[in-house]
Amino acid sequence: MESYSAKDIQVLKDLTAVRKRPAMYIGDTSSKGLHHLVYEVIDNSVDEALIGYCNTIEVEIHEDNSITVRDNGRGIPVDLHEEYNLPAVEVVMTKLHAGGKFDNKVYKVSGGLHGVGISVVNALSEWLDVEIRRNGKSYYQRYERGKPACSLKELDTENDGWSRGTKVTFKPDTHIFGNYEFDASILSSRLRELAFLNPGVKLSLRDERTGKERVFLYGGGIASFLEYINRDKKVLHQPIIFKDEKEDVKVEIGIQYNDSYTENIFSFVNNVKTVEGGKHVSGFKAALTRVLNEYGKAKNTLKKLSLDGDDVREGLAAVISVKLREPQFEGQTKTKLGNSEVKGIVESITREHLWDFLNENPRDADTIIRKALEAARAREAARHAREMVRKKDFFADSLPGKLADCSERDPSKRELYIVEGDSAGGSAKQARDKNFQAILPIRGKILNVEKARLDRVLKSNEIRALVTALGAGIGDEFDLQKTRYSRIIIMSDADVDGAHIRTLLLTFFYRYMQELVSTNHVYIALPPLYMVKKGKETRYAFSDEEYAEILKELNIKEGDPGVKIQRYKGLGEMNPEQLWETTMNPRTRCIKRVTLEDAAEADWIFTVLMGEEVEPRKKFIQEHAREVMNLDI
Ligand code: 0RA
Repeated sequence: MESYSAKDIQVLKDLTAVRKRPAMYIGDTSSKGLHHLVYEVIDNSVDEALIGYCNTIEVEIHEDNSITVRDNGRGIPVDLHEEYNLPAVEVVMTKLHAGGKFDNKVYKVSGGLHGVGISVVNALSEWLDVEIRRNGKSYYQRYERGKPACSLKELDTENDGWSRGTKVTFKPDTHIFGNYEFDASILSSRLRELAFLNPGVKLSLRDERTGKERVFLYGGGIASFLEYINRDKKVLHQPIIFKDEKEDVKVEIGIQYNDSYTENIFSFVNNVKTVEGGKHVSGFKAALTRVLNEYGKAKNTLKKLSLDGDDVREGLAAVISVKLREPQFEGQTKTKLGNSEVKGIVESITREHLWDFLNENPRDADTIIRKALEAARAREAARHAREMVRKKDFFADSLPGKLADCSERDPSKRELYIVEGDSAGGSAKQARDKNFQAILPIRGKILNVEKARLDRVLKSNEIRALVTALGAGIGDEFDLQKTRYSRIIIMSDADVDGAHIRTLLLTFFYRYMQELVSTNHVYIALPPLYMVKKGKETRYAFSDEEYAEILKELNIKEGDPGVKIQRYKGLGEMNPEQLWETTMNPRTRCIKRVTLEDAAEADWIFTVLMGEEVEPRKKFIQEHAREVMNLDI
């Protein structure tokens, strides 16, 4: 440590800033931030793939919650960096936003959360090993909490089939991330997405903890993505796929209608999912509405009618991927594209290509126009229904009979528990604090909102009870100010059915009361899975791991005398005191706030679930029940 130069100190200071305020660089230090570290490294590898130097990216989760990302790109440069007098790799790893001279990345992502630089991953790791194969040589360096633990070493070359690229293994620092662990299903979704967006690049995930391996490789790109979205649905025509470039903005779009009534537009900017949409999406929507109207008019299928945006997007599945140099990300979660020039570019590209497709494929064109026409007619019925919502005569002025309301008058203090099933509803009624907690039992599966239009959604008793209880309208008429509760808490069983109903409700809120979610009024209650009683001491476990820990802590085993263990299969198995203690008492309960992203994720999961066939849906829920349950963990 004797002869540090001023430059070295600068470098260290930079990464200290990252460790001091990690959320500024990766969003948060929960599970989301943790997974973000992996995305950051993978993004670097994908950048190599984008410019044609890499076609394989392997990710591995290790037993100790460390992660390896290995690619066959060019390998991080190792030659001396003049300004810092250090090997370039060390600059990349220890200097915030290193790039500068050798930052020849084509589509740098500014703003948003990606593209903060691999040095951020290094700063937030207990240790990080980098191995580089470049020019027939092999190099290695280790860092600890962002600082080099040794200087860059040349290793003996190995003939192991990996001749070129970068391998980064890092262990996220528990001082920063606590005990959050990597979730293979979360990483899988992102790798799958990247595989769709970067056709021909093979991305794989191996989970050492379970021995499972998954490989994602799609030759079809956007077309494969579309096929995946529509895989359990009945599609109405061949996919419409086009790709073009204007003013340095690359646009790739896939469109295919299915026989459902909902729209599913998935949009990306430089491979980052834009959950909140933005200018690329508005350009696309404008073009779609305009072209379909123009085509319908030209062929005289529309007569005097005109189609509006909602009509032409009913049953629409679309993927929009744009790539540009300096994206501006806006919005609550920084997932909304703000560059206004992009709207016109996407709009004109979509107009040209869609117009051509319709003229070259008149049968498909006819199917699409007729689908939109049918939507326009149904829109009348829906408008009628909305009208009734506004007039309030549809939802009788009285509150639903099933609702057990609370006495508090101030909405900011009132809570609504939505409870699955009448019997659990009964327990919750006994358990609650009547002053501020209301209970609304929801029976069975509420209407499948994916398939239904608003007019039909409003015919569902369960949904009407929910809308009336909340008192703030629905859809376009939703008015947050009128909401009768400040916390809406979804309480369902910790099993597959419970996960399903939770996903349904979240999807419903996401689609019809989005503001309720974006302003953080929706929560998920997490009832415990086990009760462990030893003498006078009662403990609750919310996961199998926690259960094992408690047994260890209390130094007991299942079946020990004087030990009572209960495994809760449903809410109904808890007595009111237990339910109050674990799930309802604000001082001791475990509830989770739902973010807009969580709800969007539920919507996405739901989209994949839906379709006429029940089997794939069941299978999916079984595979993903944990994921759905652990939203936001
Ligand atoms: C800086 C410059 C170049 C490549 C990379 C970094 C790079 C970083 C990572 C991280 C994971 N895999 C990576 N692959 C490459 C440009 C290299 C050149 O010009 O030769």
